[in-house]
Amino acid sequence: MEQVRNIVILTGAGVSAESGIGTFRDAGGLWENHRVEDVATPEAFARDPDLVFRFYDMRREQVLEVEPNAAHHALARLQREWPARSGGAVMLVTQNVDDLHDRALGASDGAEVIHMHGEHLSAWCTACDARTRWTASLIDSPPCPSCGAPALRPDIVWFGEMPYRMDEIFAALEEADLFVSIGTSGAVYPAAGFVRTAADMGAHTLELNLQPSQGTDWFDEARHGPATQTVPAWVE
Ligand code: BV8
Repeated sequence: MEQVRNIVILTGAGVSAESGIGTFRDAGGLWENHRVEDVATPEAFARDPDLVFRFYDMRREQVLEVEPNAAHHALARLQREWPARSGGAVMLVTQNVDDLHDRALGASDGAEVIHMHGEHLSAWCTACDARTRWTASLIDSPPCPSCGAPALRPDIVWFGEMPYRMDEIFAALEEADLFVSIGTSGAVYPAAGFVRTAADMGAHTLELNLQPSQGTDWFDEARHGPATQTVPAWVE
């Protein structure tokens, strides 16, 4: 990896699977007989807010009970060491809404995790637009800490909503020498299209996944196996 300077990494639910957080599509993508695509939408929230609040309460509680795994720790090590080692940059973008990458990274100056699909541990006030760190249920419409309105929703990017920080992500993809996709099925856009952008810009592209993803043919290279084995081996 020495000739590489700028790296963009995209992770999905597969990187958290061995920590005990279920992926979306391995369990058939169902929750209480609802397709995730049918619950994680603004329309579902408007139609049945309590169903959506329960969906996120259940998953937030699960996140608070699990720990980062060897893949999260290896990526955090890369984030801390790569800039000094290479004079380049590493951007970690995750589709995951858990905080396992953040906990593995700890308080590392400069390094951060870009949560393009939002975060379980954040609440978004639809009255004043404030985001607040939040670990409790939202189902009883608690007042927004900033404006006091009972207008908090999960700070999660639902289907049909614009993912966060896309400008920064595309700017990094344009500069990337290496794009690595870890633990994602390549089912959801725009994330599933990042490999094409990186490749068009001349980056080498690598997939680390349990099995070939939907976009596996777009990658220069693929290594299949559990993330706790493939990711530390790649980072070393
Ligand atoms: C947007 C938050 C535009 C929710 C998520 C038709 C109609 C409407 C929309 C669309 C459409 N066609 C396309 C779209 C766009 C849509 C989309 O892509 N839909 C899909 C279903 C076709 N996308 C959107 O709506 C996005 N927004 O397009 O906005 C726009 C433009 C202008 C202005 C406004 C808007 C927003 C998408 C974000 C949705 N939110 N998450 C929540 O979490 O509750 S997406 C959700 O799926 C998760 O974030 C998750 O990350 C993501 C993808 O899933 P994966 O992470 O890949 O997980 P999955 O289970 O699928 O795969 C796991 C993989 O890991 C597997 O490959 C498995 O083999 C592997 N694995 C398992 N174990 C391991 C492992 N690998 C390694 N080790 C292991 N141990």
